[in-house]
Amino acid sequence: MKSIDLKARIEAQAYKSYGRSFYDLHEKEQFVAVGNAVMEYLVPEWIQSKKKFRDQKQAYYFSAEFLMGRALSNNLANLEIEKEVKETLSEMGVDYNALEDAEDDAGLGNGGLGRLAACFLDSGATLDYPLSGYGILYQYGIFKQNFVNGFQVEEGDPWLEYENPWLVKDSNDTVIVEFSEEDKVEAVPYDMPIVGYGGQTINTLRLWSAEAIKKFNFKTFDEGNYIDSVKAQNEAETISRILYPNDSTDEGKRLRLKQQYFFTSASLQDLIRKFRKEGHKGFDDFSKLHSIQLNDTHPALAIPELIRLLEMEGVEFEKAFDIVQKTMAYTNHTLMAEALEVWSEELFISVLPNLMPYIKKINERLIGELEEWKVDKSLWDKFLILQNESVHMAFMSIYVSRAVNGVAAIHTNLLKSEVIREWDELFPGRIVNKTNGITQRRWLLQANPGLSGMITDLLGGDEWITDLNLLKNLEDRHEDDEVLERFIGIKKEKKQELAEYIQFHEEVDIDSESIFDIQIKRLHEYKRQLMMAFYIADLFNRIKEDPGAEWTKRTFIFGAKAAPGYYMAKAIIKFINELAGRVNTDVDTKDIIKVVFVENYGVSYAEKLFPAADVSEQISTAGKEASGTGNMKFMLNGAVTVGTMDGANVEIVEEAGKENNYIFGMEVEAVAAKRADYDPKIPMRETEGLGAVVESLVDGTYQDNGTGMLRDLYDSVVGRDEYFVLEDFASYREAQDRIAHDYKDKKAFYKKGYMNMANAGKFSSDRTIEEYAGEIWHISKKQ
Ligand code: B1H
Repeated sequence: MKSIDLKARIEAQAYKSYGRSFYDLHEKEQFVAVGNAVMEYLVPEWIQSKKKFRDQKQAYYFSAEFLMGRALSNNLANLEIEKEVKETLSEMGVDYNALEDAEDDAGLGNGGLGRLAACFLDSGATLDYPLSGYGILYQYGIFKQNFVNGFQVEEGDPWLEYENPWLVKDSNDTVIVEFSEEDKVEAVPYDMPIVGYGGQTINTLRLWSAEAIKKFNFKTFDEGNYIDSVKAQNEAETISRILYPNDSTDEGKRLRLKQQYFFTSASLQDLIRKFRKEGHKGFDDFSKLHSIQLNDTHPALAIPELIRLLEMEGVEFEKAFDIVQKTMAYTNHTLMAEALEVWSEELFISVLPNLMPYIKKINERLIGELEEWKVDKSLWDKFLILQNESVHMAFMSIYVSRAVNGVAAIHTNLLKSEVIREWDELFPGRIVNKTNGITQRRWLLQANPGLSGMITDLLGGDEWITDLNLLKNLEDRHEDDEVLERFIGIKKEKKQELAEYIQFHEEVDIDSESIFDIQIKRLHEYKRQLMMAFYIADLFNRIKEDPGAEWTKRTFIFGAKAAPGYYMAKAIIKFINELAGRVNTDVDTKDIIKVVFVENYGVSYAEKLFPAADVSEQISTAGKEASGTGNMKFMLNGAVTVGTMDGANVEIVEEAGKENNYIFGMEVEAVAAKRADYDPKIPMRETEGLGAVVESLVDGTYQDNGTGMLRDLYDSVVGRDEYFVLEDFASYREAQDRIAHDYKDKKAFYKKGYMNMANAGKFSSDRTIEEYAGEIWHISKKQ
């Protein structure tokens, strides 16, 4: 793109959108003008991309969440026009960083599950695969988090308040979603371009917005009709109003069920319409041309809905079942019982009366097979979709799909050996593993230009941007002093940048010479943010006893949102904020350790945090974290992991070596064994320092403003300690102390981080997508 051309385009966009000169716009408006100019540039390529995949099999990622974050820098980088655009903008007197910050995050997801969907789309387009996303255009994304007196307070996230340059409405493709005879809405599609690196392929994320059906008749309306029609509009729009802010818990609410049906039905109608428009007679070829990936069970209503739609097209049930089963694949993201979706039959029938008969038919077909294969009746509760007056979404998803996958090796093994063992026996080979991944374009190339530059220099080229395994070639340079010093210098720079950012946003002074030890993820008891807090509290006590000793300087950083209804998670936030207040102001400790809980952690904040980390906290109770993906982002940016043998941590240390990480705690088998006869009071009594820390929750050291939260927190660990915080504390403390010790020899310490970076190749989502494409979707590339 010629820069003259670009400047003119941006200026023209300003006139068109705002009727003012670009130079008189505020930053948000300037961002829109620049975004629109970029769209104008990429649209012709987008149209080409849509054409090139015609007549071949395509894959569709159905997901209730797409945690996209910002798009401007991503699009510029992937179109490879970042440099020119930045130069042009600088000539125009625009501060690029401020412009970038003016873009609201597309926060249409909760955490790892939603961000995974976003990374997958990036990899799909980059690898030139026909992979589209289908989801919901929530008017409000994940809530904004504020801290008031250390408590989390939520605020809405109206991310579409300003014009969004990346979304294009396609009214021609509007469909009607019918919940029941009386309850119907319009689903209006908005398309977002997914630009692959190199710009060869631009795929589409199609997000549905709910609107009332427009049959407003001006001739006949009286006041009653008028009021009713506005009311109907409101009710319809409620469906796509807001993202449910739970991560790993099933809300089981009526509106949530409506959302799920809304976007799956709309997406399937879209596919069927396109299929017929292409001239296909009958549906024999449907599964040969479509693969649908269900991102957890949230879109699993696509199963009965597609059977229903096919029947409406004249396909009989058995045939429809066969087509649907060949089309669908299901990803399981959790072993946690509270996340498994189970709808009460009563609620289900009241929201989706037309769909229930199909669920019944599927269940009856399953019963027929269980009988035929003589499965013992005592085991049927491991299979039945309809039991205890409820609909079991996971069972339906396993039954009616060609493949079921877990998201890390250990997770898949636990699925096969425990959680759904009976299914594995019934359908051997159906359950497979697809270890998660992350896109190096966002998480290294854009987030960490310094490290990217160094890697490109050392490798003599930038092919790693689309082939992350090349990083392995950096491994043998770890003894090279010059390389290591450059690596350390880059980390230092990123730490300084983060320190400034935190000073500005959190008003806490942190020392970039200290260890940056970071835990960023959703707040959940199983992730054990509390264990890290206990370590800090213990360290505080130790420093107080001997303030003059040679303590390693450390900065402990947390970032986490708690689901608004998750009381214990909110108590943990309050505790950590109280702890931070104490540690950061005490004369003996404030120059040695600092604690920061960053407000409103999200994708854009993450892009600043991962590159600045020395230590990555991955400390979940073994067997609880299906995979984790933040762990991979830290690794790629050269941090060491302090972690349990859980989720993808297992594969991370397999790649990078145990000697380069800090592994501690009980493994899955030990956790299971311990559960039988666990008394948290024993480790509390026997672990040095621990008793005092736990007691400090209730002895007046910290305030909870009369809420009783800290007492409840105390009871949760001393009483049951379901997540074995106290049991694992001793080995965690030992690992943490070792980190402080090792950091004294910086070169030796950073060598470990460097080795992690060099061995991160496996964790590119490009590798994951190649596996899905080859082994589940059976789709091929086209340049
Ligand atoms: C993951 C969820 C999840 N697992 C229910 N399950 C939700 C469940 O709104 N809901 O009802 C939302 C999210 N999210 C995460 O998926 C796992 O905990 C991570 O370990 C994993 O890395 C990630 C991606 O696979």
